[in-house]
Amino acid sequence: MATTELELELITKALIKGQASRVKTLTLLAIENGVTPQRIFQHALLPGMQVIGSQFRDKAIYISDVLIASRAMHAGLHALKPLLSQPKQSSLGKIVIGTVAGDLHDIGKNLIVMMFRGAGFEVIDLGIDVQTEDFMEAVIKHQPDILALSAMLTTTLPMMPEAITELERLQLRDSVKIIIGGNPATQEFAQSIKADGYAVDVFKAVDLAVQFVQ
Ligand code: B12
Repeated sequence: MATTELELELITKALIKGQASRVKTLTLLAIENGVTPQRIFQHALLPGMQVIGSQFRDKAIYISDVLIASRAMHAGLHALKPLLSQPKQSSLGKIVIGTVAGDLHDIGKNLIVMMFRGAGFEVIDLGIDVQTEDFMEAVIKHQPDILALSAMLTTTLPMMPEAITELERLQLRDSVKIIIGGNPATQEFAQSIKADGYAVDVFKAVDLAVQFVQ
């Protein structure tokens, strides 16, 4: 096996075992050896999280194991952060982002934040479990070009149309583009709630955001 592939596999294995500091060390080592952050994310960290996701779905592991693996994932992402979010000279535009109310998942959202920043956007990250009124307040306060909503649970998906309805009620809908994403979201769902865009992953999310400010 080629050295790089072996390095990536070791990161994946450490993530699955929930070894946060090992994931961090191995990620930093891979960066030092010239492996691109995109490759580390796509071929080491993400596959690890996918294994955890299916093991959890198959009831082979507990929620506590998922949480431990999530910490390891964050440790890897943290090591990639300086490379993914090097600020550009001038801002491409402003984005307000958050995970909707009732939803605590933030790994995907945090990654999107890093990539948006790396692409040159100013990002206001409202965090997780963000109530609709807090999204509205942020739109009024920061006047972003884009409002990005993340949801990972089928049960929290309805918070997205709620935010859009509220923007309409406040006559703010035309002032901001809305991008949605997360596990249960789809292109069809985005269209049905009249969001401006949907992206399946971080790379498509950046393309979409850039498209909206050009
Ligand atoms: C990690 C994890 C957790 C962790 C979260 C830790 C954290 N800090 O985020 C913890 C342990 C807390 C957790 C809890 C729960 N979880 Co959970 N979790 C996961 C898991 C395994 C991985 C998610 C992840 O981080 N993936 C890696 C990242 C990089 O990918 P991502 O999040 O999908 O993000 C990408 C895209 O979706 C997209 N994206 C994401 N957001 C956005 C936003 C925008 C604007 C755009 C454009 C794109 C975009 O881009 C990202 C990068 O490419 C998934 C399974 C899975 N494979 O998805 C289950 C999963 C999401 N959880 C699930 C469930 C059921 C739960 C619980 C209800 C379990 C329980 N019984 O308590 C709780 C709910 C807690 C709550 N109220 O939120 C289900 C959801 C099922 C559903 N459709 O509703 C899943 C799918 C597992 C399963 N197969 O059953 N979970």
